[in-house]
Amino acid sequence: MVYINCMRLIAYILLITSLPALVNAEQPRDWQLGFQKSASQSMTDIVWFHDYMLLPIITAITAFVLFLVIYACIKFRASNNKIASQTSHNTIIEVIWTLVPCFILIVMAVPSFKVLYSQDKIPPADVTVKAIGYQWYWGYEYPDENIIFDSYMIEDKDLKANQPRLLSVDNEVVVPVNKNIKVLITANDVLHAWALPSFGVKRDAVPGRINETWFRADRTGTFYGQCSELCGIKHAFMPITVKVVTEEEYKKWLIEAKQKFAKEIIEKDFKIAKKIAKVKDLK
Ligand SMILES: [Cu+2]
Repeated sequence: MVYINCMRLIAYILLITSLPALVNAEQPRDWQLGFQKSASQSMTDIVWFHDYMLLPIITAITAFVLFLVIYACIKFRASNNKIASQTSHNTIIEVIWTLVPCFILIVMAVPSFKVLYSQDKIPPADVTVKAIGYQWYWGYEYPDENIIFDSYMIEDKDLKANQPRLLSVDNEVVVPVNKNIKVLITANDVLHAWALPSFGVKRDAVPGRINETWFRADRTGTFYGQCSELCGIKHAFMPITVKVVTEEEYKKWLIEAKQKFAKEIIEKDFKIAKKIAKVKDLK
């Protein structure tokens, strides 16, 4: 009977812990535990590091410390130790409790740096997207394609059936699958942060400065993120939606987008820049 109950308990724990993985999609879910399902190598590495490196180490340390606390409470309780022990130093134990944590940190640091550097080193980009944070929406530019548009959250009353609340936007960023996407991130007014959990991407958007990051989506779909730097009263209402499509679909979208979101002022900008340069030369 005890055996059956034990097996039931184990099955229940397995079900509960595997549920998040089953229901995870490209957006957060109710009662979700752990990360969203990864859609890039970067995020796969992060999830691996968390699930198979950090979590086991944290669990082992927590269990060990709990054991020590319970053991000390029972063994050295007042009723059993009328005269308190005067022991205050033990060289071997002190050396061990200094060296073991150092060793654990070194073991964690090696894969951690590997993941960090793989994110930091930006490979040659196939597509470049510039994300600009505004209070409170995102503006996007495809500098190589002369495309510029704003991306606003869709209000609750305007949501369509399959659009998630607080995450859907009117104009999504569209990128091709299995291509290196470089994202230039900046802001116009205050600090924002461009974050997309499924790609393992999060970078601060700082006014007057351009940060860079990259991702390579390994499957198609619609992926959701949010501004991740407290930026004002509507911080929670400037979501990020990235649609990953096939190469053909991307080319089709580019043709449409170049008309719909054409950046017209570029010629004028050049003329003004030339004039400014001339005035400066005269001086
Ligand atoms: Cu923001």
